[in-house]
Amino acid sequence: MADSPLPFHEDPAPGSGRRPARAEFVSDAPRLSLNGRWRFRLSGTADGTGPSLPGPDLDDSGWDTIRVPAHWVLEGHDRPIYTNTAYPFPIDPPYLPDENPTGDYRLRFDLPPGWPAGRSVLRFQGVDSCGTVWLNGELLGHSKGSRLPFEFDVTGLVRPRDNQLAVRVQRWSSGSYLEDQDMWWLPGIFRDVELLSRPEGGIDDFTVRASYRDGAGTLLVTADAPGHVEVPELGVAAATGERVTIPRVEPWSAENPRLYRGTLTAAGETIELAIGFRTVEIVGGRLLVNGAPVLFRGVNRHEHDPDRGRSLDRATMIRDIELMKRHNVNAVRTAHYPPHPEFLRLCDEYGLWVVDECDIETHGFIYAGWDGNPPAEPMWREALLDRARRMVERDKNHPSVVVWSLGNESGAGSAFGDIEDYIRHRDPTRPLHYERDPSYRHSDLHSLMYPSLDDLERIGRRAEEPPEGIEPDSPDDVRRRGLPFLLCEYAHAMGNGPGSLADYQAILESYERFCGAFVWEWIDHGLAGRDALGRRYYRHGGDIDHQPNGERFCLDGLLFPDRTPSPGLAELRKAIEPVRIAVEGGEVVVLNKYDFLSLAHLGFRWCVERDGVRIASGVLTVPDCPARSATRLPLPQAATDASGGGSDGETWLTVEAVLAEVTGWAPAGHVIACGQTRLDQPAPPPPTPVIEPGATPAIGPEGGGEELRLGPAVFDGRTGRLIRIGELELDGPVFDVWRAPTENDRGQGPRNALAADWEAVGLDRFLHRCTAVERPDDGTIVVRGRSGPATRTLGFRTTFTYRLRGGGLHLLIEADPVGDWHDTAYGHLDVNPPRMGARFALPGGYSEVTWFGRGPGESYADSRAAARVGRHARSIDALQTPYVVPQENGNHVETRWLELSGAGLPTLRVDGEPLLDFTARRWTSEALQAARRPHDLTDSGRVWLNLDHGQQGIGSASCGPALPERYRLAVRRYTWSLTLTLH
Ligand code: IPT
Repeated sequence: MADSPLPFHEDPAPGSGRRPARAEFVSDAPRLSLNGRWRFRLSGTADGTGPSLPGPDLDDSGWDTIRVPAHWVLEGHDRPIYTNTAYPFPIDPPYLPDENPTGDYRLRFDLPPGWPAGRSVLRFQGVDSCGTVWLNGELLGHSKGSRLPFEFDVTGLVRPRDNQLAVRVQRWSSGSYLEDQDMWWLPGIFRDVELLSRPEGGIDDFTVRASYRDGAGTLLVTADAPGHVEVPELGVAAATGERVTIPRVEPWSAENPRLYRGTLTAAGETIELAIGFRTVEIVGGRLLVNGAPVLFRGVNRHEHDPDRGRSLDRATMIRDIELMKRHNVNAVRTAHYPPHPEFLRLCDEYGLWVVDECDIETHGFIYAGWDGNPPAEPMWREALLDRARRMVERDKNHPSVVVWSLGNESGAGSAFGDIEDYIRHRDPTRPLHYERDPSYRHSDLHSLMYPSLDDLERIGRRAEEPPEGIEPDSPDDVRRRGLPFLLCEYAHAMGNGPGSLADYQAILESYERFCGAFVWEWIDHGLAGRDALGRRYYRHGGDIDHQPNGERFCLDGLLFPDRTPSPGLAELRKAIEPVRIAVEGGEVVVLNKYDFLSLAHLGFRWCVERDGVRIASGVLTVPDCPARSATRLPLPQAATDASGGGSDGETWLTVEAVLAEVTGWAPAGHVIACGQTRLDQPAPPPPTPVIEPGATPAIGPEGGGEELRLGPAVFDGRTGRLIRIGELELDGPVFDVWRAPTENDRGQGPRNALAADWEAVGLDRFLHRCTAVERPDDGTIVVRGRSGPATRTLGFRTTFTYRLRGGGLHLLIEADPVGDWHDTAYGHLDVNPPRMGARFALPGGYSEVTWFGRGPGESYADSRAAARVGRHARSIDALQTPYVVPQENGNHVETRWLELSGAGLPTLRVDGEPLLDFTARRWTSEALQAARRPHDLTDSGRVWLNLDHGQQGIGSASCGPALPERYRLAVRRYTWSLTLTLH
């Protein structure tokens, strides 16, 4: 077979018969949507149902019907596949295996009455992975490039009645070699299909250049046919090709997306224009828009819906944008392909900076040592260029698109030089981004993924090490150092996390070189499924029987698959808030971190709370202040007054900046930023009781196991565990170093696979031995113990000392490491415990928790900016965060006190001294770890309450740097104390 011409789906050529790429636009010319139910049949090989597909005589009445647009694997045919970086076929370019599921589609349609007689164009907005199209038995042509449109001229072929459209779609094509993005492989006609009437002599393609400088705008619309431009609001009436200068315009920015609506009229057609005046340039190593530096507070957005895959409706696109805007996100990288064109229209309108990324990724060549990587092979040149061309031509008129990205994770190769040349020639108005070529020759921005905080700081100082293969002080090295830096991926949001968002933001805001950063990623790619009991859950790669398998790695978003914001998104919103509110030297300092907006669109309100109870509140009049500057004002007198009084409890001032008026994406009063400050002097913590180690009578465990009493508290004399306080039955505390590992605890690479190390040394299976229960005659009960795993010497020696204090039971916990923590059996592991805690089992009737501390959302050492200090209340059930794959969640750092209540049970109050971490759940950490899905977690009949010194941070090591040392729990002595009281 080697020498016969390749079948289309294997031919590296991008297409045939297609019209030239052109701008996407909305006009008043007739348009017929061909979306709907089509006939469909899936076959096992690229031949599909055979040569009869396009013919009018084929009897397709026995075929299934399918929704268009949709992915057939989500409509009951075959299955979705998730491989992460691996190609699901042999690396044998450009060939594909014979096993190649192929969908044949047929649609019969009539033209609506009055359809003009002139030119008609058939447009496909997206077909994965390729399409061969026939109309009325005639072959129109082929196309590859799944996330890009293609068109055929069907003038003279389309008729008033009884048109027969046929499309053959191979799941795998040569194009698949260029589409190895980390996402589900989802074949099918998944974006709109439409027939467009194209007026005779009308405009097919046009370019809008709307630039801005010093208050003035320049508008130039060029087109492939003469036309007339009108922008009534600006009094513009000009011919195409005529440059118009408007002395005063408002510029477009993501913060203030000022669009001027206009029209472009040509023969037989009026096209809508949405013009945004803005100029993007790189000056002095900084990215400027409209002359001002910008900072993208961005996310990487895949198109994803748990039921529809990448076939999104407009309402879902708007939902994404609203959620982004409400969470202070101002930028999107369209990872890793051009989105549905409607999304960009919405970005123009709502205001988001867009890095528009080309549909190119060849990541799987990593498994071939990058040998034969398409960008470096002439055979693929045209296919790659075709993708860039179709992106740029389609999207060139969107003000929101400020950077072109040449693709993702595709190594280096000369094709990127060709793409660069093409784009520079066609659109010199936007900078280019490409991250993977260490020379950065085809990029106007330096860029990396997942650097550590230290590395990012070095980049900020332009003091980074050159990438591998680049000589220090070589021309490439020097040029790169002079470029602005765009962090295209960071903060891998897989499972619980990411941590350190505020740390990254602090660095990003400290160096002029940075133009922004994009969290990986916006949404978990979970696909809806039903378990045996009919309950809905979200599937990841591992839920599909297929190899190779990327397992859970597609669940790494800030939104759960159903678009519920995760705690990570709340944290991001706080970390990137565009206004910083602080109290310094008795004054409120408001720092405006917007790049363009003043504070005029915001209102400010304050409140003072004592021990979490509001005692005063009011409105703060903040003088307006321009972008990137600060203003100071005195503390409101009423706040100062309210902070006196010297009673118990902490007094906190909270100031919020809120939207003064409703916007297109949030109501008036929506909180944009918040600052908190403590007004009273923190009282010194009560002295830790000193325990004299002297000789004391031991009464257990040798002592026989009878019960011991200390006031209302009753202890098991053998284990030393607390079994009752008054009428409350409980069991604990058990010394606890374990947490159900998070995805970030199971990171990649030897330094990041913490959970594997913990499990190797047995931190998940501590056994406990009570060594003594003592009753010295100082009114205390002292329980001594040793905890550690089987087979090893490492562990902790613990001392729990109880005394009656202020009507409650005071507990001091001391934990000292023992044994060999630098384990040699597994090759010198240096492990840190993920938790330093004490676990209690309580009656299952407890249902509510009220606490004073950070909340209401979960918080961890490196992810607590979003959690405010205050009094919070939640049911125990609502304290659980339903990560798609169960893992540690629901912790609360810096808790001063908490109260548990439940019907028929005494209220249990716990006071930290001064602070505790707590979690409360109806299952153990072990059950949490064992569960594969949220449904697996069932009520154990008890409430498991952890009252901890703390947990280690969360980090983002599932794909990223190791957790910084300062967020780990060192192997050292720990002490903490608390008081239990019943009401
Ligand atoms: C990076 C990819 O660009 C992105 O698509 C995603 O796979 C992410 O990783 C992890 O979820 S590439 C990686 C090698 C850093």
